[in-house]
Amino acid sequence: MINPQNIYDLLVKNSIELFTGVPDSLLKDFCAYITDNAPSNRHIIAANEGSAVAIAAGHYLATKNPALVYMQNSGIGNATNPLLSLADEKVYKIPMLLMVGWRGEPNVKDEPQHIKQGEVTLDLLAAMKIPYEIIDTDETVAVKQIQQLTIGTKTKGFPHAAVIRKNTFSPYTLKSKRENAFEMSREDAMQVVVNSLQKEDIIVSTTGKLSRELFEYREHTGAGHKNDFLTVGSMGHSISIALGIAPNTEKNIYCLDGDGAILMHTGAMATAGVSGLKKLRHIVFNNGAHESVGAQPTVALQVNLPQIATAFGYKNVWSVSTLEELLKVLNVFGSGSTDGPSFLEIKINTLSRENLGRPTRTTHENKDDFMQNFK
Ligand SMILES: Cc1ncc(C[n+]2csc(CCOP(=O)(O)OP(=O)(O)O)c2C)c(N)n1
Repeated sequence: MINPQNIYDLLVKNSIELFTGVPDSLLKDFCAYITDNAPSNRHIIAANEGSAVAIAAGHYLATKNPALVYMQNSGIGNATNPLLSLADEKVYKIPMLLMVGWRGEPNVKDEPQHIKQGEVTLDLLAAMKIPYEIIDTDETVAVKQIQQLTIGTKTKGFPHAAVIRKNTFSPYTLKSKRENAFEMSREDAMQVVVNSLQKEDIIVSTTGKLSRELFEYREHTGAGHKNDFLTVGSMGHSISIALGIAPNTEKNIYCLDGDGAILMHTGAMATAGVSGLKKLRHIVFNNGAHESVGAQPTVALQVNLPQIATAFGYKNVWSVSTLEELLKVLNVFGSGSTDGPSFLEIKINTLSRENLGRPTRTTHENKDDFMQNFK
């Protein structure tokens, strides 16, 4: 295994001093090390992976030094446009080192949303003509590989990639975990919301632990899963999925979202806000963190999400941070007495259960069950 500190030091020694990206569970230990140890103006957790590539480009333009861009391989999609139309050698030719967590590596057990992405990760890099190395778990070899990639991106002048397999980095526990004092956990708040719904209400839930907690709660209550669409991949797109469903049904549509997810594709909130869809209800569980992949911070508790929602045209906007306030708002929110689109921010803490499971129904079963609602 590789000690995150040694790779961090190696990069800094090679003048790679800006770190940007979107956290990933496979890169959790490396991301946590950077979060704790890089000077705060040298580490930017980006809204999405494309934004991280653009930040790295800006850094190079101003410093002549490449930056490190870290991402889960599911972020390659978000990053592709600026990689090909900004950093590529046929456009501005901008060096940077990508560090890509390889979820869904063939023959390594993983969740359905990672399978295809894992199968095509190396092909995607090859198609983009981005030289890459699969980083060895032997640290001496890994250091040489990363050194080579660093030299490569600097001399050739365009992006190179380090592909990181599961269990490559040795454990590092985030020390600067941004605890907050909000009384509810995501799971508590989600259960309160679900308890307030009518039996036929539809849920589209976001990527990460929220969907897993929802799945377990439905098992626990025996309510079944047919009203829930779990957005297991496609981070940031739950509200758009809800937007596609809502005009086709009389039922209430609840999008249960995460703060990292809405920041990733905030533009979709504008489309939702002005949609005029009265039964669309967007609830953001805001813990100011990417809790599902290691609790690295987001900026969502430093910005005013309700003001954004109001400016984007949502008709009813609330923000709550206690159970008492939540129960009060849900009385109105769920009663049908307010015309939406409606928006509710629930400020929550970053606690979650160690023993949280994964959905036991397949994605195809989830889809088939869910589509029964619209017969
Ligand atoms: C495009 C993309 N980038 C990164 C990830 C990895 N990922 C999965 S869940 C998650 C965090 C989501 O954060 P948030 O929406 O705030 O929800 P929380 O986990 O805090 O409940 C991340 C970064 C992903 N699935 N897709």
